[in-house]
Amino acid sequence: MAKEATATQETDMQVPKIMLSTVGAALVGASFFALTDVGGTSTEVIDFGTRVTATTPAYDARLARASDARIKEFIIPVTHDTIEIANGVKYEGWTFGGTVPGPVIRVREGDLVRIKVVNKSPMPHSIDFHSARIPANIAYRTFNPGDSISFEFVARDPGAYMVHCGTPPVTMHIMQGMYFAIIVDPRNGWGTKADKEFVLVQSEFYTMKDSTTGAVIPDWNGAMSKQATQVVFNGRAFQYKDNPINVDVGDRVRIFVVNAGPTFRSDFHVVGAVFDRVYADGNPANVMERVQTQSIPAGGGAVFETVFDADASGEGLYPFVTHSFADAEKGAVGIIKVGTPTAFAHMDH
Ligand SMILES: [Cu+2]
Repeated sequence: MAKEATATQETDMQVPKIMLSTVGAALVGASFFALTDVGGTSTEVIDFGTRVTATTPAYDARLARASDARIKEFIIPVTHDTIEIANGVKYEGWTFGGTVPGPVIRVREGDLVRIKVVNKSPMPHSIDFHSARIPANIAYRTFNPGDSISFEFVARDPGAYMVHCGTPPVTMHIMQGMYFAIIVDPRNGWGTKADKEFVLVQSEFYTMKDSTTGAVIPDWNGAMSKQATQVVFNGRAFQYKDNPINVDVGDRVRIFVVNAGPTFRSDFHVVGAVFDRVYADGNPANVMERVQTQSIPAGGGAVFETVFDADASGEGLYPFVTHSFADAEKGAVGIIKVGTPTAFAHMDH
């Protein structure tokens, strides 16, 4: 304990260590390690310019465990990219790491997290980590195209957190796709052994068709009047209805849900299951047991656990939804496929 306290104090003195720099300088020497290759090393560097999250056939919702490295460094490019927000609907989004949502960051409580964001887009942006205790005016300041920002924080608080661009108008930067999840594992773990872990980020898109080009473009008035055109998990309407999330019979499944908004609440529910545990904000201290539906505010997160027992929620199809059903109708519904069901292998939800 004493050793740990000393380390924390040293880290306190370093925080906030924030700097603005031009692209390139601090990238020299940065390298990429797969999560499985870092056991025993003290610093892990992940470059999300190199490690891009798969989005076909669906955004890869599976989660790998956090590495043992106590210092974790993440390089995150900001880009403007074409994304697909519903089947066949292309959209010019603004991204962290080229995808919407951006890449998942997973660390452990007590880790030192180093962030470097490189603005490769034609527009000023910023980054805001809900998991950090840090002066917002400095770390989360807007920086220009061609510039980067670096800061570090100790992940003191376990949970499932939102990360987003906070450049005004924030609604626009979020509805364009600038968000992702950071998971901070509790120091002593989650208390149960999950067989499978997944991340789901709920969000809304507000779009309209350009009357001359026919392109799908942002609808600011729609956003201000809360008239979403799509409400989605992991960036694309209905993607896990078409490509279910697969688990095995008997699996304990842990789902990290972050609600990026920008505006709507998520009322997360799995049809045909009851959550053994829900941790509000993803903090094990905030445990609730035997929960049917749990609301996640815009800008919040929660952790859900359930078991697909053979004699209960066994082999079959289990839709997950926001139970605010007007939103589910717009795309916020997917399927968890347990085992290899053959009878009635389709869902109406
Ligand atoms: Cu932005």
